[in-house]
Amino acid sequence: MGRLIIISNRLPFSIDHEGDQLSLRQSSGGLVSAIKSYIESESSKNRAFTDKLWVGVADFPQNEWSVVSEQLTSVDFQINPLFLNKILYKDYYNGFSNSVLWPLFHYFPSLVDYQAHYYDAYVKVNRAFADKLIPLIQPDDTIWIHDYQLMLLPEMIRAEKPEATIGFFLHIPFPSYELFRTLPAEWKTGLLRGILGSDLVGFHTHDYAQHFLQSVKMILGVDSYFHTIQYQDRMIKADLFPISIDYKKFNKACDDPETKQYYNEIKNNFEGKKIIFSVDRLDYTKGLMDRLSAFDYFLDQYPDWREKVVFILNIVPSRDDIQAYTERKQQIEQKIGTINGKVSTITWQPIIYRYTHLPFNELAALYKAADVALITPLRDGMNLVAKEYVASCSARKGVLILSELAGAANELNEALLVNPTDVIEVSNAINRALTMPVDEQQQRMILMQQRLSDYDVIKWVSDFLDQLSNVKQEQQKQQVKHLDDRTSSQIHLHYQIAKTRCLLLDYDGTLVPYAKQPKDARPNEDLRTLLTDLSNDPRNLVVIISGREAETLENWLGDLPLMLVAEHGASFKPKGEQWQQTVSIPDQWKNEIRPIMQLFVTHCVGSFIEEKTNTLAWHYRNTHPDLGFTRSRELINNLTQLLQNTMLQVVDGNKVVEVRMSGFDKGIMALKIVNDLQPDFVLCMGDDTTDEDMFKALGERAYSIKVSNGPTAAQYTVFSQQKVLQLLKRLMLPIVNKQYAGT
Ligand code: GDG
Repeated sequence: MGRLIIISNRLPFSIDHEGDQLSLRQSSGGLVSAIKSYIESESSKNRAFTDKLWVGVADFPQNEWSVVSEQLTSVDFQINPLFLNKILYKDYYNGFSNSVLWPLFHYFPSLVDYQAHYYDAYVKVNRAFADKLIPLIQPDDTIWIHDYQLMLLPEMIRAEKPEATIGFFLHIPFPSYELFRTLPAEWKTGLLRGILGSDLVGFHTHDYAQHFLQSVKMILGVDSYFHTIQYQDRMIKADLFPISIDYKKFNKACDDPETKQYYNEIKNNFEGKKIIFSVDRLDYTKGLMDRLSAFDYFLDQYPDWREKVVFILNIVPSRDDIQAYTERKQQIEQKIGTINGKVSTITWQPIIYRYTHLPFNELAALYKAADVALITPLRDGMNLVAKEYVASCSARKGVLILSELAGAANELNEALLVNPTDVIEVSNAINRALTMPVDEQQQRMILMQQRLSDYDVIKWVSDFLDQLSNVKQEQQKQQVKHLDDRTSSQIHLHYQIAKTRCLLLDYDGTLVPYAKQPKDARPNEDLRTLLTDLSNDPRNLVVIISGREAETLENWLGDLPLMLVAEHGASFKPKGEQWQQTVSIPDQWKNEIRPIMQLFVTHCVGSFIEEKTNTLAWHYRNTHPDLGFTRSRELINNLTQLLQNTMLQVVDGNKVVEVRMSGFDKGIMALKIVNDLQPDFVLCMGDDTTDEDMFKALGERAYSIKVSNGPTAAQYTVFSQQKVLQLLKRLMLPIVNKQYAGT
């Protein structure tokens, strides 16, 4: 099954010192134990990865590593530490990661410290990760990159290892497009392109995934289809994988004697009092100031609870070398002092505050002892503390008060969900929690516990890795249609030996790229020369088959020895002859359709009407992508109803809605040309939905090639319009000696 390579900013390993002896210690962090448990459960099914590697920045010096790495036996991963220059690391970690991405992605734009050298350092460190990894990567490896510090890495790996299997998981929120767009252009495009180097991108919630897809659409102009994106020549999936916890570990924690002892001490100490508990890293996103204000308000609003309740508030030191963090610590401590000073008595203090990292047993005991967990971040990607509390309530008693702005609120909706900045709401929720009947507490707990035990962290790992492997399989299926060199060679060979050939070529998006305004997509001299060279071969009939009107085709290409088909077949000009109309009807119908389209122009800035001889077209390529698409569905709906039982049809094209006479389309025209000519070789290329009519009508009689992605009736696909021109040029080259032997 190949190897699993995990990449995270920090290595979850550290070096312990005992006298002169150094030893490596694996951290008990969630991710390591989750992956370890997953691998154990898979190996029992004989599906295990052959090896596990972990790459990350070391928090120990290189000389200590040289000693320890010699005697590695006790860890579950092969470790590949990165040793970085301290100043560079600081600009990347404290700088770009935690003073730009962290505040912005948690909706604190005013705290973002825009410094160009932070981004430079971020690029350099991501590059250092790539340089470390690329030589290690083998064909069957599964690469899983974690979090916001490494958003550029997937693309860097992809550039060198195009076939690699790469997953990326973001542990923090992905902000709404409106916020993400405030980053400088180079940064935001770089970050999105970086992530799109992956095959699977994971988020905690549906909203974060949608925000990402929206940003990709608005900033890179790449559309998504449900959760998939076609980017360059790959299908990428962006989906939600809400991270979970080791449910059993927390649920059974109190079976451990040491935890039990902590628990008994806590209960004895606060006998007769209700315990409210919270534990967070020191971070402005965790809403500590608002939480304290709400508790203060609660003590004022519900004075009967004084002396009957304690709030055990544990803050874990974090990032205390960043100014925004140290300032908060002082403010929090001042506020705690003020509240305690205001209402404490000689025997009671409302807030028990500690600034420390608790040992696991004590944390588990506090979870179990707490009557209420008060978890009110202002933003949080997920928030594992909330889930751990629920799992720890083994007697199914206890109430979770949870911020609706934490990702966890999506799954834990039996909690009392609150707006963390609304002190009145939080205060009322505290009172409600403290007075909630036990059977209601249990009903709520049972549902939440069921959900967490069903989707625990092992399930989370396996879900992500299974989907990553599914995406790879999907990509391979898609590749089946992709025009590879071998098939191009076959087409070339067939072309060279054919006596009569017909080339049916769409114009916009196939021979030329799309322009903002249709009139700007004029052919350049290279294209005109290419078409002339192809047409000058007496065995060839080259047909430009387009939705354009005759006048434009005539102006741009009328002097070349081509056959031209305008407006999807409404009129045509055989090679060397005059234009002919397929249908000729009065165009009064346009007077009815035009005002409707005009209304849509008014309601969708950037859209416009193109009037052709036999067609009215409403273009929405230059509009806001979502608005344009929605309006186009409305327009199609209106027109389809209006045109029922008439001779007109509505055509849903590529960023254009057209109305024209029914009874002809590119398929009917293409088939007629091929039937008349009876060529030995037919090549048909197009990018639009209207070209699908040709692909379907010609079936096996042609080599059909669709430019770009998506479902198609064509036999092959190419991902860029440039490839069309390359193929056409190649057809004219003579076959070199035995070039296609074996094809
Ligand atoms: C990021 C995202 C997302 C805390 N204090 C102690 C302690 N902890 C453990 C908890 C929990 C973890 O640390 C904290 O996890 P959170 O999810 O609450 O928060 P972040 O650190 O900000 O994590 C977050 C997470 O990534 C996972 O994707 O949920 O939204 O910001 O496991 O138990 N553990 C011990 N002593 C402590 O004092 N032993």
